[in-house]
Amino acid sequence: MKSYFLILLVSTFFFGCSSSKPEKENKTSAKPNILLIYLDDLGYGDMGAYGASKRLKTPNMDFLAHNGVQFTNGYATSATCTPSRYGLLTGTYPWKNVNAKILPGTAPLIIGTEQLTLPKMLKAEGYATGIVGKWHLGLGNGYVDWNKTISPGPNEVGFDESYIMAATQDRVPTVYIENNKVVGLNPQDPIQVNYEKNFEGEPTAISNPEMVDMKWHHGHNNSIVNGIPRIGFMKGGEAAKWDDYEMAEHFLIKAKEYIEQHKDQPFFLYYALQQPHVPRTPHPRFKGKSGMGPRGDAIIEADWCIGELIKTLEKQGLLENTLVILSSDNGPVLNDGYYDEAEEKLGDHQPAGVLRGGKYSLFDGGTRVPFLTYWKGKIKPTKSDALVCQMDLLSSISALVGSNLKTDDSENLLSAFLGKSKIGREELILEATSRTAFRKNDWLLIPPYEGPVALKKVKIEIGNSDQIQLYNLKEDPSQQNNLAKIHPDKVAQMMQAFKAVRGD
Ligand code: NG6
Ligand code: CA
Repeated sequence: MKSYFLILLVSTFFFGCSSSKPEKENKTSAKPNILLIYLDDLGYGDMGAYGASKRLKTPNMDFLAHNGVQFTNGYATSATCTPSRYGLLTGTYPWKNVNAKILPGTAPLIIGTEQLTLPKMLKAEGYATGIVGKWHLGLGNGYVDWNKTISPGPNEVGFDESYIMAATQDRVPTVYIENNKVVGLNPQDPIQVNYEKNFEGEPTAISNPEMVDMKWHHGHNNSIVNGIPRIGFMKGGEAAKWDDYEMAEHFLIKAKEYIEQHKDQPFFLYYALQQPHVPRTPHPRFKGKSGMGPRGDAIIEADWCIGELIKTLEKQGLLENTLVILSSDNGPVLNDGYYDEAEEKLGDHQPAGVLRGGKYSLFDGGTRVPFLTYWKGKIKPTKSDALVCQMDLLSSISALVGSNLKTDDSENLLSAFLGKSKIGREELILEATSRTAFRKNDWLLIPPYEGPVALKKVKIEIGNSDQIQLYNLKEDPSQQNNLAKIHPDKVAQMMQAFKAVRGD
């Protein structure tokens, strides 16, 4: 009973006294809308507000950063997509789930249908919940017939509505899926998908290189769709195949529609953009805008999409009642498997900013990402060095909307997310391709790992070393000085705390 009154008190405090209107009225409701904007492979340095090259203009993201809380120590849970999305939506460390690894398009759903998720928590509070964009958390229970109802998926773990791509833009099936069904499928032309072997007579980048418009560099030499060779084999479904160059706008339209359709009730929209992940296919009107090739142009396109979506909120009169959160699933990569000039045209731009490593890396470039919250009239502009992780959104948003649901790993950092406090979490385990590192306050410890120091094809140092590594991230954000030998006591303390959290 007591806590119920406290929640009432807190919500009156946060939302002023305007709640005399009925709750249904979304513009003044005590339950703010939540718009979660999630980019794919956007690095710590890939946004103007985070120090991107002047050539990479991101005015819309910068606006949110400059008028909200811009986190400088904001982390994804992981250095790749699937585990980060798992952490974001379940509020649970992905290394606790052995299946939370980069998934093929045919992988089963890795979130348990009984598991608590961010959209489930919000649904229980009366929210409409929707996802538009990249899913990459698996679909079905093992075998999926793409021509029938595809379930379980997002709709079974908390989203009332979903409009998704199954895995990644470079993986088959290259079709949109709306509420468990492939969009625009012609039943006369069924879809088949296989990640092990090709379908007889179907062209691949190896058998028919003349059909390829975007050359593959490593991987990505299976089925060809729209001149782009993919990971995995696919046959049929011709009418349902997406247009890569229209994808950004396609998802944007769906996201806008979602907001327009739900303007009269509290909603949670998870808008998971595909940019700037490979294959980078910005619409031709963004071609050449960055001078950095398709990667830069795709970031500029993503920024435009974000601006359009914010305008939609404004037009609907919802901006003052919407908490906007923006982040990325992992750090940056230049050549992730296609020749697209990302390296050649980079110039002075540093996609990971001052950070070492990038996607796939246990160094901070892998997991420390742009992270910001914006709420017109409610959040005062500030930069925050509080240590926050995407996994914390579940318990924090739960506190915001008056729910008592939370998970053990997700900390309630609502004050930090609203810019009212600069205190974040004390400890955080970071994960990269099944290896883990430990951050405690300003210190980062990476235990010894066997394996290559760098991934040669993507040219990223991934953090492996036969030595224990200890860095002071405040003094040495670029992780150049391994202090393990100078501070053996610190190493011992950190190792103990790390093991305690890991439960080893
Ligand atoms: C890798 C792919 C890479 C990308 C990544 C997933 C190869 C050689 N590389 O295996 O291109 O698709 O998986 O990226 O196939 S993520 O952002 O979704 O985690
Ligand atoms: Ca990613």
